[in-house]
Amino acid sequence: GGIERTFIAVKLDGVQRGLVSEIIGRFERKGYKLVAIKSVVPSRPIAEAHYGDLRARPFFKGLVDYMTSGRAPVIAMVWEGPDVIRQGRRIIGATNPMDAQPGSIRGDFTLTVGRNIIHGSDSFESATFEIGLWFDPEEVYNWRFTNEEWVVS
Ligand code: DAT
Ligand code: MG
Repeated sequence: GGIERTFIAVKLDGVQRGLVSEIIGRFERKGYKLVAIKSVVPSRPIAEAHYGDLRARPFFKGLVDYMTSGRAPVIAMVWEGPDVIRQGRRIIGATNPMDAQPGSIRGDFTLTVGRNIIHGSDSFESATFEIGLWFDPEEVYNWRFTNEEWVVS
């Protein structure tokens, strides 16, 4: 689509492995705009709602236990720009690292689905839901790139 926003989170494993700057850098260098960021250990209700579509899956409880464990925070972000929801998923790569293309974040840095280091919204509907779940409206800041004409025309 056009100018969109998506929810991107570096999960605990990405934080523990020191890949926060690498991940932020990939979105930043592409030309996307960081409009919200915070370090947070999600509550159980937030983690369960975030992965609500997976509630019936056998790994659901373990996934929620992991995300809420506090063994490291999650770096929650909102990124903005042209087609950022779909392009963000391409930058991240396939859910299973063994299917993720080299050049994608998961393809370059991960080996197993349980430690795939990053989350990205998969649709406009999930992006809208996840941004609202993780952020208060005043935490998402509207600003303009001063160099926009050199990135987009
Ligand atoms: P994605 O994170 O690519 O959107 P998803 O929404 O299907 O993938 O699943 C969310 C997360 O749940 C995924 O990043 C890691 C975990 N997960 C998914 N499938 C799994 C599986 N078969 N075993 C263990 N964890 C899994
Ligand atoms: Mg998903």
